[in-house]
Amino acid sequence: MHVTKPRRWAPIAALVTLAALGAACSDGDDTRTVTAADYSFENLPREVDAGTTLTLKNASTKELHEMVVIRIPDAERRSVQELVNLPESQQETVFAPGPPAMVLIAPPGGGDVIKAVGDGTLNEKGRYAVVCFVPTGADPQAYLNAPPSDGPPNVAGGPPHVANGMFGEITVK
Ligand SMILES: [Cu+2]
Repeated sequence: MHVTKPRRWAPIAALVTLAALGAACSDGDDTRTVTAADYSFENLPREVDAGTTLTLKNASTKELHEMVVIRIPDAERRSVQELVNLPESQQETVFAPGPPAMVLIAPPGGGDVIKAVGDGTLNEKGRYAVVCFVPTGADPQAYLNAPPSDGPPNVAGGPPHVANGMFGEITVK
């Protein structure tokens, strides 16, 4: 599978370091835990009610994982599998402009979740793509420590985890 890392996520990288400094969270009653594995999202609900909060648990002992959740435009009918395999230029037109609904980052070994974008709550109804863009084999601490920049953290690694099949879809009702 050929997947490129869309440049449109660039602003996220600058937020990651800030979030890492002050990450703290409390989970309410409507929280669903998604498990990140090498390389898939497990326990990802197919549907949730608006107002549901997602959190991320990393089952890996070596890979950092993130859960980038992106609202899919209502007129778009293709599956997330089709969308993540589109050429980069077409992905940019499909996914609505603006930041993702959330970006949660979970270090390997069960560390605390970092809420880089959003608070984990999905309030807007519709379909969402769920994707991990962390480079395969990247050093977790190097990724988290990367200085703010206009682009994704510039750390060594292979293709983004989405290229290994780490993506999914969730519908908010
Ligand atoms: Cu991942």
